[in-house]
Amino acid sequence: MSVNDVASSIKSMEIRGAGLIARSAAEALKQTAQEFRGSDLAVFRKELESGKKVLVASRPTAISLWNAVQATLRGAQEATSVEELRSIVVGNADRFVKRSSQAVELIGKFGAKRLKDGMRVMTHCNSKAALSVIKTAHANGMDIEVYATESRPWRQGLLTVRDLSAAGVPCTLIIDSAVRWAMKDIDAVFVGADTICSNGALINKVGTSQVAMAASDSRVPFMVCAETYKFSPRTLSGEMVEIEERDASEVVDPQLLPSGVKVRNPVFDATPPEYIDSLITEVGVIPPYAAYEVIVREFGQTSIFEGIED
Ligand code: RUB
Repeated sequence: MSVNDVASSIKSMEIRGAGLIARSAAEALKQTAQEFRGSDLAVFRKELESGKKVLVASRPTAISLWNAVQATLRGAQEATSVEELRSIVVGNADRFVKRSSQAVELIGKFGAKRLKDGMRVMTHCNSKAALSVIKTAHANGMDIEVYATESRPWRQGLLTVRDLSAAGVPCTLIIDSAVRWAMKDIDAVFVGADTICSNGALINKVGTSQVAMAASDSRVPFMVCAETYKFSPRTLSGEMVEIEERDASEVVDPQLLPSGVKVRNPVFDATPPEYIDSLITEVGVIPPYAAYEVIVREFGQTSIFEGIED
């Protein structure tokens, strides 16, 4: 898919979930590189840079998108020919996509060790990384049951129960406001991540922080499944994460509302690190307070300023 097609599919939620968004962005830049027919290196660079801007603007919250385009264009400035630049971008994109898929698999393996036979797990929204844990445990022969939240307004919970049911995992769907009611019967919570901040806070689907608070209240372990490209070097340089707010019509038909009533539709929220037991990453299971070290290790001290314009 072209950059414009990927960006519009991300905006319209046909491509969703921070990992898939990242992989699709890398693939889109790869396609731009493969399809470039000119011989002018500066023009080629400009096309890739404008593709990067279009992709990054398509959804503001998940740092995975930013990290994916940065990783795909890494080393582009040093290329001395169109052919060299093309091969750098194609190689980077392929490596990113491969590493991303392997990370989801590893997170599944590491996270499954935190589950025991007979456990009932809650998950929120639809995270490939969190579902990888549950499906790996199930495939290892564990008897795991899942409570999935509906996740209004887009109802990604339906995707979750479809995916888990197809894998043979018994599922129960609950509405978002039933989380606290259900928590008394839950043994562990596993969710995904759009962004992990340098202080260990989690940015994920709106409602995640309420699930975390309910889990903490009931002493239920709250685990976050996050590939390292979900960690934000930008928060290390002081930036705040922008919480996307989408159109009110996703929540309610405006015609049903009395005039003057406003509707807000924030689609992500922040869960403080004190509510998080562990971050399950492809480089290991770590406490949220180790986020700083992961960022420095993965992205380097200097790269936190890379590509940051203001
Ligand atoms: C999806 C969401 C997911 C994370 C992680 O929100 O919040 O928990 O993106 O997903 P949306 P994954 O549906 O608005 O994109 O583990 O698949 O990367």
